[in-house]
Amino acid sequence: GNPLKRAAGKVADALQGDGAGPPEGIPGRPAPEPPSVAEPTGPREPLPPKPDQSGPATVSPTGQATGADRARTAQAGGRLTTAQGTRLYDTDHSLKAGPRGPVLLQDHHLREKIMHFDHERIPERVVHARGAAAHGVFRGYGTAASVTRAAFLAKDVETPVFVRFSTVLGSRGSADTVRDTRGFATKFYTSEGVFDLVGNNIPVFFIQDAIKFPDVIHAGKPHPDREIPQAQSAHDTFWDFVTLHTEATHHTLWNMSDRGIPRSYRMMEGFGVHTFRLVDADGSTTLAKFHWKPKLGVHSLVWEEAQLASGVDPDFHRRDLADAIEAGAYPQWELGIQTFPDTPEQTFEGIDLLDPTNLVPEELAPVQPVGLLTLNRNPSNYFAETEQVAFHVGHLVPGIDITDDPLLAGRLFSYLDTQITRLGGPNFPQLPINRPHAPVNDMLRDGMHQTAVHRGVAPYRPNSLDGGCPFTAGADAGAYVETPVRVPEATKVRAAPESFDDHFGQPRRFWLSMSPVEREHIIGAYTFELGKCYEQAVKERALQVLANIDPELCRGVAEGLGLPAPEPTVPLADVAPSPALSQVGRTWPVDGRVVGIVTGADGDLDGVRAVRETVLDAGMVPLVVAPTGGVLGSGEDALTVQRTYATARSVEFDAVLLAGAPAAGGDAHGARDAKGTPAAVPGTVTDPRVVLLLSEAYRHGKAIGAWAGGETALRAAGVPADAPGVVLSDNATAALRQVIDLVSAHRVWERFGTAG
Ligand code: HDE
Repeated sequence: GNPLKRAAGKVADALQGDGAGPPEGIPGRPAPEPPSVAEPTGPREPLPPKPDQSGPATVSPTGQATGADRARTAQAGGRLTTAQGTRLYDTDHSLKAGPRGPVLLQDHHLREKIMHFDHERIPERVVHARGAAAHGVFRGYGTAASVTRAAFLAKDVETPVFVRFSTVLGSRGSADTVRDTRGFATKFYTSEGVFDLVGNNIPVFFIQDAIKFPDVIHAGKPHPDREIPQAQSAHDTFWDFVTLHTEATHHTLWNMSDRGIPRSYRMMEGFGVHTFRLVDADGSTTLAKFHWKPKLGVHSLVWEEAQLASGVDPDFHRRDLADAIEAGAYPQWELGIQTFPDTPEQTFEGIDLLDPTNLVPEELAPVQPVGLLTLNRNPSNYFAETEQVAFHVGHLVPGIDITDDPLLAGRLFSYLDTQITRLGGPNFPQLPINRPHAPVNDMLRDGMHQTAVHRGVAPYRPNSLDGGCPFTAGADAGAYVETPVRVPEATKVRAAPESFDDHFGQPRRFWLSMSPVEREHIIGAYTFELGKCYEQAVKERALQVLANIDPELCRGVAEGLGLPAPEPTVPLADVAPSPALSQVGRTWPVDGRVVGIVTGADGDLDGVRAVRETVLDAGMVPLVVAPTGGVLGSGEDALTVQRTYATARSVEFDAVLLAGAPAAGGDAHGARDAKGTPAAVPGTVTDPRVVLLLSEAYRHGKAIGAWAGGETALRAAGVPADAPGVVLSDNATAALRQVIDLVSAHRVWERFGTAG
């Protein structure tokens, strides 16, 4: 059968909420019969070890595996034990002097259980605290072989990976869909050691020098007095900073664009941001920027959707990623590189490649695909994997080297440093998720949480006592050898080069590259964010920044704020647009897109069934929405309800279809009333929840289809039947086909007032 169809079917099953039969012992339902024996079930088999947990062991200098089996033994045996492996007969009652008497201090199980619980939390990441991750595989195309010797990029080499996506500003428990930059960090467990590509979904950064990182983050995080607002840039300190540091203008503009509110982690680009230096087998060097290109295209939420999702489903992105992978709809990205000659100036077409607030338009330097990433396995344990994974820009492999980007320099210190606090000592590379899959033979010893049992007496080099081991390797034996880059003679200064001074040219290029609807969204975003600020001076300074990008942008925001639009203080940059930056105007695969099929209790079930099948055939996910949970119809043809009017919300769907009334007496055109108007489905039309769902889907530019009388509900929701992207048909599957075409463009852009 069609694997996508199977995948989408599994998503539908996984998403099935209200209609599902109750699992055993669910709260509020009759509990299963109490067991007649003390041990109600047989001991369960220990969980099988995960492939990555049984990954290569830390190897001692004598070549013996050490300490690597701990992960595997964490859940061995079928019976509950203490941490010391002693079996327990009861874990529900403290040891007491009589059932109503005082709890005894001698209850060592109670003390162990509570003690461990008390220490379950570790500090969250100082930035990028909220994230979701997945395992996968990366396959090299071999196309990068002319510029880098990195083994994992060679043709058909497969490398296991772990990817963590994140928001930047919010705490661990914050909502997924806030306006923010997204992290896109990939750990490649290559045969030459770990390579981490720690990127973002925005190709430029706020600042040009890492020494300002604490400042920009202090400004973006909640105010220190009341600790509000959470996971937001819409507040005075953020805007104070980014308007005083105009180098932040470009990144801020990306944040205020649709890129700040992705539809899904699966539909985001990723960027290494800095320029890296690639080294080939002969030692020749090329400068390069890394790009991740999603197979599903780059798509975003609209702002109202993002806000609604924060409340309706704060785990929107996390759930989307896990559901897709569970269903077998594996998200994929191509890794690409833009390459530039490694000249002493380190510029390309006048663009300073060491300035991380710059991007190089793809029209000037095309992104060349070098490999394919497929995410195909969800983590088994959030804490052990997603929380404890430790990325570091300094985890490099032969063939990939750094440049003198001053933002990168600070990062090379920061990541290792922060992980000492977060993961409680220097031995976090031994955690299963962080372990290289290449053999490790280091001379690092002891420290908190040391789990390797190293052998030998001479962890120093050279030595004569451990047989001189371990030995070093040359570049020919796979060692990482730094590129001998010439450092020009210079005087120590705390200063930036003049070439870092243009803060408005690149933002102007971004603005000019946007379609009208994207510009409208940007103006809306600035107006919202600045409208949340209290300081007049901050708003006025922000308008000045916008005036220096573009007068139309500035006027739009000024009008929304009720303030005068200032004149630019710099000449407007003469830059050509880069069409590749716009998200609008192309069509994309619809894999995994969600179609809500809304029906009344007495709707056209044959139509619903047919539509559901066609949605599955297209590799999309159908969710049947009905007034109550349970099943519709009976017998073999019964349809499971996945969402009720109470649990469905528009944000979950990429398109909505409204079922009409069932066909009467074989009339393919559905039932009609006395006047010949298609009959409305009782209940659907007037239910305020359906009305809300439809009006939101309409406002958010989603395709809406209705068949055989379903349109009467559209009328009630104020959706004009002749509006763009509203499909009416007598035939259910015909309506659906048109809807699928509309979804491939992501949204019905014409609905936003400005043409797309
Ligand atoms: Fe990070 N960043 N960063 N960053 N960053 C961290 O490392 C830092 C920057 C990025 O999923 C921290 O382990 C400095 C740019 C991602 O675990 C910390 C500077 C880019 C993640 C840190 C930057 C990133 C982090 C916090 C300015 C895109 C999440 C916890 C020079 C290219 C990784 C941790 C994950 C996390 C420092 C700027 C991406 C504090 C000093 C630019 C995706 O070390």
